Amino acid sequence: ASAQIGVTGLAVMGRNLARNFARHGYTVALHNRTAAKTRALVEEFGDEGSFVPTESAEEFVAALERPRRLVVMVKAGEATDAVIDEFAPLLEEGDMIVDGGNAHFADTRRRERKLRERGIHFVGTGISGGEEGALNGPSIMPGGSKESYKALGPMLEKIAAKAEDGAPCVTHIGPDGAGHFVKMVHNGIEYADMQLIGEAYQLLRDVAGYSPARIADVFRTWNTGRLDSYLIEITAEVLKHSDPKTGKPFVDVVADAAEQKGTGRWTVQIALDLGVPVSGIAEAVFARSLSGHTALREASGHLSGPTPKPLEEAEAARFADQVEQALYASKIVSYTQGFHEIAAGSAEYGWDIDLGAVASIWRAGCIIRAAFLDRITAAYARQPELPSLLSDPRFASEVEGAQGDWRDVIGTAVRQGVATPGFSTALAYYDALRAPRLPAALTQAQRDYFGAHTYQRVDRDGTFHTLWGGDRSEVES
Ligand code: 2AM
Repeated sequence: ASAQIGVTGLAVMGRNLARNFARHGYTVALHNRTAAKTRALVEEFGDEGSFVPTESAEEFVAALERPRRLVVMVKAGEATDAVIDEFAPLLEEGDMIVDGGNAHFADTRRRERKLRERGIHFVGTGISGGEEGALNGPSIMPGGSKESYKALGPMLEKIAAKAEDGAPCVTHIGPDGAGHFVKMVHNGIEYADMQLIGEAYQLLRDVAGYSPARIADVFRTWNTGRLDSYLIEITAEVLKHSDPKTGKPFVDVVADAAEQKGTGRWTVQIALDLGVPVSGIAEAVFARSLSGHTALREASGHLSGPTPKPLEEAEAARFADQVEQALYASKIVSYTQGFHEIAAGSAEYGWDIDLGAVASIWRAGCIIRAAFLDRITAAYARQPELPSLLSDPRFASEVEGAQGDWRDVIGTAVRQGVATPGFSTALAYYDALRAPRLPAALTQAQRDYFGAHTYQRVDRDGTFHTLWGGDRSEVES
């Protein structure tokens, strides 16, 4: 036994994670169902560090120092269960199985419970940053027991991305499924960020009349300010790129039907279960789904409506500034909603998640890394029990400052016929939150009318019903 950590599942994520551990001086045991991949890794990258290639489960487990740290990097779902079933019987009390795949947190809870009975720690771990992050420093979101973090955390801190202040982008998120839950919401927020950026792009294209290359310049400028983030940066790169075959802007030769792997959808499904309004993430998931209904879109091409008329140069520049305001305000709302979901999940499952710490480990390594996250950490540091990001005075005043332009941009989009579901739903959330009265009162009255579902009154305690079919007097129930 000579390896401090082992990785099984050596597709690109697993391979890069193994190399990352090795590059940080750890001896890494390697295993893969198909042994050729294990050999290929050692052949290609063996000089990067110390690897122990193994060809059977027994050999792999025997190569690991105790307590064993066994990282599973296989496809989420049945493969994860198959690998756990294969290795768990070979492990001893105190050993750890770390699932670094994109598992659903409910599966992680189930697996954790089962392995805990045998004294094995199951550490469901969100890892964000793609292949590049896995190799050079991802953002890592481990769940599981506190004891497991003691044994594993220092190693994860070594291989994790480092924020600008040098802090590693990893923290113990909470018990059982907490890590995968937070990774799920991270991905949901990523969907929303991408949708909002997409809407900003479309408005600059259709309403400002800018070319993709010009829009790339706008995004680059935005990237020097409060919107500074990885997604804005790569958007500028993509928009600058020309298709080598045709010379056209690359964005114009890509089919406009967006795909998804499922974590965004999960974020919305779980939000529905928890009763948390994540309308921005939901719109992002639905926008991808709508884009993919190509037959439906073709069959709708005859529907009439305005054709956007590009603005004059000076107005276009002013409009671009307004779009930046709308994008920033909408982004604050979507993070508000995402953090609400994390808080709700934490309360539901007793995870005690530190929301400020979550924001701080997203500052580097992951897809949604952004300067903006520092402000979220700061907001929770000022007030750990913050009911919502929008209750933070600084975020509130930023949104208030942006809202004039935000409203103008949405108004223009509506008049010109450019769909901006993300911007619009974010503003609707803001307006609904601040409304002194909501039409929910009418909803309650309707429910009482057709189904005797009862209602509460604003002026008296109790539960009431109106005898709608009779003399319309009120009874207390
Ligand atoms: P393979 O190389 O033998 O296909 C991504 O698919 C990774 O998960 C690969 O390393 C793959 O191994 C592994 N994998 C997929 N399904 C698996 C299973 N049922 N058992 C073990 N490993 C599996």
